[in-house]
Amino acid sequence: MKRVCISGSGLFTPAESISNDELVAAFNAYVENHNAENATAIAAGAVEPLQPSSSEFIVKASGIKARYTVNKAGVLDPKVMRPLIRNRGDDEPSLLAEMAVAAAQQALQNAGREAKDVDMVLVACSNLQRPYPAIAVEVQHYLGIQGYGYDMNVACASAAFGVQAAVDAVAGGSARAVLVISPEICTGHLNFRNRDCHFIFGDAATALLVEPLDTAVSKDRFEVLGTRLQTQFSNNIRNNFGFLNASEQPPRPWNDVLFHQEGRKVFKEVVPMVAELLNSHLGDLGIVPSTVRRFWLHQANLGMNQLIAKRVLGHEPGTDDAPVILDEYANTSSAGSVIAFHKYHQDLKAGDVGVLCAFGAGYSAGSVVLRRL
Ligand code: CO8
Repeated sequence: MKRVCISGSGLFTPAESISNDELVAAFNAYVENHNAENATAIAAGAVEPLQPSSSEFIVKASGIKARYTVNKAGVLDPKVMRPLIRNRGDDEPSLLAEMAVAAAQQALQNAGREAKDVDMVLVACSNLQRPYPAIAVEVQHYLGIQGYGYDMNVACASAAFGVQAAVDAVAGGSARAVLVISPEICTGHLNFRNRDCHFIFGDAATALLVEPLDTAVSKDRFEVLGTRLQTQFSNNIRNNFGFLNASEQPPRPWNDVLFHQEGRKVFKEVVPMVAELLNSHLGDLGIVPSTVRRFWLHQANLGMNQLIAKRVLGHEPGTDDAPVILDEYANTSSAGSVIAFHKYHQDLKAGDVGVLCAFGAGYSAGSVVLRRL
């Protein structure tokens, strides 16, 4: 089996960003309109009034201060409250593929590689723009890569699952190099009318190039020392959108086919699951957890990350131990841990160990232990 490394990373960030104050102003305008339109029913006790949101709550509960989106105007229009995108023809690149290609090109460039060096393209993310043809095959086409590609969805943990598949393919020799791409248009499946979660998500795309360590030309290489994946069924994060929606009788309510969660339960159940996964994985690799130089954690909730890192490191983590990008990007699902890696790996020294760890719906969790060359 070949030794394998991550030799380059890439990030695509949409041009438009929404601050908490802007998002809250739009949400509160929606609440005011709704309560005014239903004033009689509310006065009669037949309808519950909606409550306003607040930026202070959002920062305190999650650490999120802003998020990028593919369309700001639609999200902030209280009568629309979703990103509006142009309906593209079948002969044009899909938006998801376009974002994926931009991130992948940067990863290739950073790895010192070209399309001809790659055999396999994985698009690993939470929500795909269509069922088929696979977005990965479209991305492969626009990048000009021979070989093959496929899509995979393990929600926020998708990138870690993609890296394990890539490592297995490269180590076993079935692919020379693999692009693991995580494009996420999370705002397209977020319920911006739900006060409990309207602030959670943002859009971005990431890419990692995985190839044999011995032949990689990049100076910026991380050997993959090991990967470990875990899933455990839970309905606490769920989205019932699917191809049978139009057939289901009675039809589902509109908000059932968007993201919904029991955030507090998720927090309580996922923190121990992930801390245990990391401690056991590091232990089995003979690495003392407190010696890990950096954790690139999934970016859903700041408090959650601090608790996980503390349970592994044994002390309160600083941003040098576990960098934070969710303040600027919010939760970008599978892209989050890779954005943290992409932005915060240059300062690691040869021999330093870092862990990329992604977790989310399913539940699903994955750990990728890396050593800087
Ligand atoms: N403004 C003001 N007050 C609010 C707001 C708001 N916006 N929202 C809720 N409140 C109030 C509540 O009504 C409640 O009031 P009271 O105490 O009077 O009942 C109080 O604030 C506390 O509410 P919560 O208990 O809900 O607040 P929490 O402290 O639990 O924080 C969080 C909520 C931030 C959602 C938190 O629970 C959290 O982040 N949990 C972890 C969730 C998580 O990690 N989920 C992962 C999901 S992502 C994933 O796996 C990928 C899925 C696929 C991608 C989908 C893309 C769209």
